[in-house]
Amino acid sequence: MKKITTTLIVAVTLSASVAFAQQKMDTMKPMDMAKKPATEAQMAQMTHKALGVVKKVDPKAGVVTLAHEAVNSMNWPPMTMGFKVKDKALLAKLKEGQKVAFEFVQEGDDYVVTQIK
Ligand SMILES: [Cu+2]
Repeated sequence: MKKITTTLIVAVTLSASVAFAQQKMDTMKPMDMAKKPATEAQMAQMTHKALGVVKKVDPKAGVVTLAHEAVNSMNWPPMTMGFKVKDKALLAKLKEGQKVAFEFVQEGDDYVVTQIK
């Protein structure tokens, strides 16, 4: 997960530099500056929204495995991964195969679902 994120950030940063260089060479044509990727610190405080499908629920561990769609705010491609939950009660309503809309935050190396429905 970390490696993928880092690679994507590098890719985004590189394309941003290219866009900037092109803009300098072509000052007659106004061009939107590429947005800077969020820093790790900014990401840590963000609530991310995503859609996905429940793959597995583990109430004991307080973990739900979700096949989520791309999460632009995290630079994540679609993938299947485990999320912790802020409140284990969130897991009670979930069934395998269920389509969900959820919100999560990053806490250190963990991704914690704060809302799911
Ligand atoms: Cu993921």
